[in-house]
Amino acid sequence: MTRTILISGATSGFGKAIAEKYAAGGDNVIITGRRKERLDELANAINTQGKGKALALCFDVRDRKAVFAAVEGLPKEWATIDVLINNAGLAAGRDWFDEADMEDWETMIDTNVKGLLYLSKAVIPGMKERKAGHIINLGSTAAKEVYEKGNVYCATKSAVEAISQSMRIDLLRFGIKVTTVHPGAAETEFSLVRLKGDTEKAKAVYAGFKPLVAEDVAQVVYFCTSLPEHVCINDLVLTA
Ligand code: NDP
Ligand code: 8X3
Repeated sequence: MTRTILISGATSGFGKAIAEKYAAGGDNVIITGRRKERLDELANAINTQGKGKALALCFDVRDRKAVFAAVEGLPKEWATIDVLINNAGLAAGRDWFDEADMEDWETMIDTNVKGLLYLSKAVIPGMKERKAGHIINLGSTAAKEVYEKGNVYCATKSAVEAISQSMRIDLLRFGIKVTTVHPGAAETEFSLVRLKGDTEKAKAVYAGFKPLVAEDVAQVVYFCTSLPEHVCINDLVLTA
């Protein structure tokens, strides 16, 4: 059966690799993010490969109205979302608590927590009606262990973990599965974004060990949605 998978933050890193993995397996993917050119490029690449199809939707997960408009405006053939992958997220800054920029804190809370809530709220009604669906939330090892200068990023990922647990309990009555996947350090654009474009510092984050790559995470996410209907992986941690 061809499934429809909605992936937030598919212009880079995990989200892009996840979209490619599902499409290669024959599923249709709704790819989202703010960078339209990248979305169009990925959609074209997937659509010319002749397996799963891709639909690009450009919006900012922090914009509640835009999130609901995008989901509610889906063409009929794309409107049945089987799997929602809440992946869009970021760290902004790596600073001591007392020196951190409060704009960075707002950005992380608005994206990693509120964005995930908005998209989930927009997608859940359809799943509820069909009494089926699977939501995968991207947490992090930062949800499990706070580290120096990780303060609010770690807090947003702890929030993702708590929200996922609540979702799992509250949505069980509709047969909707909820899985939290917590990767450790993975080399994507994550550090470049966190360190505000400083390529040298971003590269140094992965010096001295072999980090995870986006395809590792995509493989694990795909596996979580490839199990029999009655089986749900609740919480999964993977590290290099
Ligand atoms: P990338 O920076 O490579 O990708 C992040 C994605 O999120 C991009 O597609 C970006 O798209 C999207 N995004 C960010 N902000 C918004 C927004 N406001 N609205 C819509 N989309 C947004 O990072 P990763 O792939 O590494 O990160 C993906 C997720 O995994 C994040 O939630 C991150 O916290 C988490 N994570 C990352 C780890 C790592 O070490 N890399 C480890 C554990 C978890 P665009 O800019 O086009 O909007
Ligand atoms: C991203 C991984 O170790 O930078 O969530 O927090 S880490």
